[in-house]
Amino acid sequence: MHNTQLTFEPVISATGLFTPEDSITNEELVESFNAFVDRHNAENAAAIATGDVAELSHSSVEFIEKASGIKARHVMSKAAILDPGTMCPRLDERADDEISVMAEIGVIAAKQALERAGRAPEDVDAVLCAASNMQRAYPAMAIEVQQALGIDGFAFDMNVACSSATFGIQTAADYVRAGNAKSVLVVSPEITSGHLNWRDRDSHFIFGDVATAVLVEDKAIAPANRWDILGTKLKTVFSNNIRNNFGFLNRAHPDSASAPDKLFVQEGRKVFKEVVPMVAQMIIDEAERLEIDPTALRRMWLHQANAGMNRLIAQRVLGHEANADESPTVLDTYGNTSSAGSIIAFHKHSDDLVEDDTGLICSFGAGYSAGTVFVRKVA
Ligand code: CO8
Repeated sequence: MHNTQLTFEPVISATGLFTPEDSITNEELVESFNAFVDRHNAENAAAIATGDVAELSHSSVEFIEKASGIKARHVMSKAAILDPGTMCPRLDERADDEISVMAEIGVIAAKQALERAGRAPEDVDAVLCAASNMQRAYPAMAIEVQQALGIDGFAFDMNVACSSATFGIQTAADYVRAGNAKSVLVVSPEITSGHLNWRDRDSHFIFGDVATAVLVEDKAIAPANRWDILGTKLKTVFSNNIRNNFGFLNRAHPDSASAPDKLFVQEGRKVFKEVVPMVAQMIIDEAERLEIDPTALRRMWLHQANAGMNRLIAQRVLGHEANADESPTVLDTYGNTSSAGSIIAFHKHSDDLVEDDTGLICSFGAGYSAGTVFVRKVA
């Protein structure tokens, strides 16, 4: 690309969101889970009596709401997930000449972002598919999205678990800063239902499906109504407390498909305790570097994993208990949607902000990984 412009400033021009039609309430989820537990305990009564098989316990709606703040989650395959004999999504395998399901929902979110920015696909230079699990190894989902939208440029997939979207935004911003692209789409199709263990009482309630898109562009071509990116910061610290061992090398193991460690597993309490201080400090340090008073942030669009975590992080950063206006939640209706959570919150709760309002998009999750994107409204 030939550029005569000397400085390039990345901004967020628009966002897009795809929400699956179907949603599962806690009541529906717990009813199905408890039916599975009853069936398991009845079928294994003798082995449970001798101590050879562990008796399973019921889940509870009250626990889920109190521990996480989640009341419902959208999913791509409701009936199969709720069927006590199946308890995982059943998405028909598609032919190679059909668009894949991740790309399909990514394209829907991307089209909305492009429309909101008044941007034609021909003007986009790159597509990043940033999500916590890809449905195949290659060709990249990002290239499929690029092709479906008719974008001339380059595209690739990247996975940083729950922080994929903020890592994608910084990557896109860096392409813009370097003059290598003027318009970059970051799509995060999160079909988390495929890697959640719906039979695990400790985590069966956590995740939901969704797709988001963020259009990162050079200020020179961006719409008047946009968000200036004041600064981005990424951090990773290795931890085994959130893990998923599914991978290509597992094919050597005959039980890989059903082994619980080949799905999402976590030490939720440890994650909670270790990640809250790490992220709060990271936000405060980055605000200081950018000469932003963290207590004066107009709004924080935090990663949507747990209402209690967000309450604590927001309190440490703002210096007081945040209200729903300062730290909006989408956990109640979407659950944890991995990397898409903070982007859904931003997408749904940012139109009311006015010129010069400063806010923070922040993600955190497996790795550990965390990302901050400080933004300022331009209207
Ligand atoms: N119903 C009733 N009781 C239950 C249930 C249930 N469903 N589950 C557990 N209990 C019981 C336990 O048995 C325990 O009982 P006891 O005290 O008698 O032993 C009691 O409730 C308390 O259990 P916990 O200590 O586990 O409960 P917590 O209060 O810690 O809440 C949470 C559990 C909600 C998981 C909480 O710890 C949490 O949210 N932690 C943070 C999690 C987090 O942020 N994780 C990040 C994951 S996101 C990411 O990066 C992964 C990317 C991949 C995404 C795609 C995945 C599909």
